[in-house]
Amino acid sequence: MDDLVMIGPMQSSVMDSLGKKFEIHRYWEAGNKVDFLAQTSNARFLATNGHDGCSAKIMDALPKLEIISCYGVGTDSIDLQAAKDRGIRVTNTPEVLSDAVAELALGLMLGLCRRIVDADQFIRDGKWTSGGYPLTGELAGSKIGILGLGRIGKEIATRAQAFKMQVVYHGRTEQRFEPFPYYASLEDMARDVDWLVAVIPGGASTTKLVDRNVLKALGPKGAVINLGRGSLIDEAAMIDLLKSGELGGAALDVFEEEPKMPEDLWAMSNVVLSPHQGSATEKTRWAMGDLVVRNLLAHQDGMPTITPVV
Ligand code: NAP
Ligand code: 8YV
Repeated sequence: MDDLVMIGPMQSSVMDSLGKKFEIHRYWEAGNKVDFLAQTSNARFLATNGHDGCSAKIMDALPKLEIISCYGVGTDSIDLQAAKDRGIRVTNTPEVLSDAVAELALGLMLGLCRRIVDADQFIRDGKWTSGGYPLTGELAGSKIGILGLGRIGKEIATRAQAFKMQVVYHGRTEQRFEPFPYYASLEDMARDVDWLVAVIPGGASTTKLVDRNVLKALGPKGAVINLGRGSLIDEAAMIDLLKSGELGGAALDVFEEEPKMPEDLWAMSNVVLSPHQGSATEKTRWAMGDLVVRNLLAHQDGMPTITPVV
């Protein structure tokens, strides 16, 4: 059987399918990573996830590597240039997770807008008997600015329209065939919207794109929602502005150094926190795992991969 290096653990459906066709070598279980890589240096196949990725160093230690199959659509933790330079194919899991991530985006917005988490705590604290919960905002009639009208961004736009919101977007290029107004400037868009939803890839070119100026433009009545990568937002500036009231709220599924995060966020009732679970439904995770397997099998059979990145 072909050797397959697996960087982090995967669900049983993936392990079972891959186990029939590959000898799986579990990197995450190895005490000595250098020895592990020396022992698996003949491997042509590698499976990883969006968190662990794959460094050039690992690629160097596996000189026969031909394919990296990533469980996740974001590949910012994989050194894509190094893979290209070495002729290694990289695949990811686009589309199959877009519904689940978009659903969570609307869930986070509703949670923040209607204060669902805080109101739940209000009841559990026995406060309702002393009076009703304060009035909240409402999504209907408000304006959402989507940073990244890609596969997931478009699903968010569709759902936002069903909630009677006005949709606008920013990206590097205008998509003229889309019905939504385009902003060439992220800061200008932030100034005009109630909700700024970030769903673009991580990496050097997008680090802290949502900076202090953008967050200030969003303002005391605006809220930022992040489902892209923690690196997209200047987290320290965001916390400062949330504390001073210059930014209205935040709902976050991703963080700069997850699973760690500044504990300041825990005490804020105008913040909703989610442990990077945009795609974390049983249905979607099954489909992502299935794509990871099918990409590896396609390559093993000498066929083109199904969802190539590189
Ligand atoms: P996609 O279809 O490739 O869309 C990405 C969008 O980002 C495109 O519209 C692109 O538009 C825009 N973009 C890229 N670079 C940009 C930049 N420098 N400035 C402004 N806009 C930029 O990707 P997707 O499938 O929607 O996924 C998007 C990201 O969501 C992933 O890369 C991942 O980081 C994140 N994600 C998170 C979760 C989660 O669990 N929270 C799950 C899945 C994905 P232009 O090319 O016009 O700029
Ligand atoms: C996953 C994601 O949680 O697809 C992505 O880019 O962020 C999520 O779907 C992650 O990649 C799993 O490792």
